Amino acid sequence: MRIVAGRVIVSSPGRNYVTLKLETDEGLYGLGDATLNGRELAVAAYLREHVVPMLIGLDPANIEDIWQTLYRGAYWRRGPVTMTAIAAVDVALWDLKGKALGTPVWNLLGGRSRPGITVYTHAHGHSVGEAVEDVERLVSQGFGAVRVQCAVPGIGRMYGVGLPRPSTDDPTLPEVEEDWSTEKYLRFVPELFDAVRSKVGFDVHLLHDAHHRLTPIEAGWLGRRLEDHRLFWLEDPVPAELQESFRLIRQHTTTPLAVGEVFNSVYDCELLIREQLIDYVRASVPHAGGLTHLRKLAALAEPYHVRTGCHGAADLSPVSTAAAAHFGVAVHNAAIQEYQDHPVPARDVFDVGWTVRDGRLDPGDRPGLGVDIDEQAAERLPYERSYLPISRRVDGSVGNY
Ligand code: CS2
Ligand code: MG
Repeated sequence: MRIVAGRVIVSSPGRNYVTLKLETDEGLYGLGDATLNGRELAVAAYLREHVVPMLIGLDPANIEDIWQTLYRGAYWRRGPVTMTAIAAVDVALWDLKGKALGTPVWNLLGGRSRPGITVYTHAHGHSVGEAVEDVERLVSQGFGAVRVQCAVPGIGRMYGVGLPRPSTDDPTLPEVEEDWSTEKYLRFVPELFDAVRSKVGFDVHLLHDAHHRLTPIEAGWLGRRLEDHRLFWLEDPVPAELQESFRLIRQHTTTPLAVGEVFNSVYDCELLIREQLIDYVRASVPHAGGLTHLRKLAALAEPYHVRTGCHGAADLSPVSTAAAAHFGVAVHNAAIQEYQDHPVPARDVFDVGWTVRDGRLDPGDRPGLGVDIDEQAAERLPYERSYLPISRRVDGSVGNY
């Protein structure tokens, strides 16, 4: 079998997705998600202009060799654009291998370690009461793990609760949050979890995403204050470019820590893992070099008691949800998988074989990934430039969104 074409399908069924379709001379094709939220066309160009021409004529069975060729052969290594492009090729090759052998990808990864990977999903509210109600709604739908985000009194617009109103008349320019206040946030979050825990009890895993907004000592304080609520994790307390920052957090709290949805290689978290500074690594199949690299990262993490809790917000396409499902059922130290419903229009573009039921994601038994794309439907929904919001602090300086 030989690769004869690689097509990059950019579409916007409710939000932008970039899908790589690798076609072979035997009529089989594989799919990979190449979506990098806010920088989608950078990856599309990287694939179209630099990667796809290298793939033509190669044997798609040689997944590891193609991965190494794209990683080492680029000379310029790592980074979100490069590793998302490599991931899309990698996942498409795993999809192809499964289809060629008539078996699901999880079977190629060592078979099932569990029937389905536990998922967590997103609850939010513009008030504590709304957030509690949203948690209860999701628990009633069968979710056993829920991330809780809430608007903070005195902060007009913030991550995770929806933007009350556009901050710009031009939807193709970044939204701006104008008034982040760490002081108000730190005063409020303990109250939020006091209320949620007292209402839902301890049979529900609760998670919270600080979204890179704190300093290590602030994160240590918040983690300590939340310890009685036994969070499943406190996510992204601080940016992790300086991995050793987590030593300071660890000294002050036993609240489990998760980080890494922006990681794109094992080198972003090698110290965090080796020093057991985190409990969960959030690196994902589409942004950390695909299944080939993420399974190596998980293998490094296993002896250090670090488990995976892969990123899975709706800006990762249904193709990535499939890859996450195969990874999550096969890999022993895969602990939990983030799951957020994709926009309704995406259901017309992507056909999926995975299911979410009783709080678990099951990849199903279709050969390969078990997903497909309707290219005609995709073409009817062209790309629309969009950005992640910019966060500004109350003093006007740029913060971390
Ligand atoms: C968040 C994401 O799901 C999460 O944990 O951090 O919503 C994140 O903001 C987006 O995926 C970024 O594209
Ligand atoms: Mg996050």
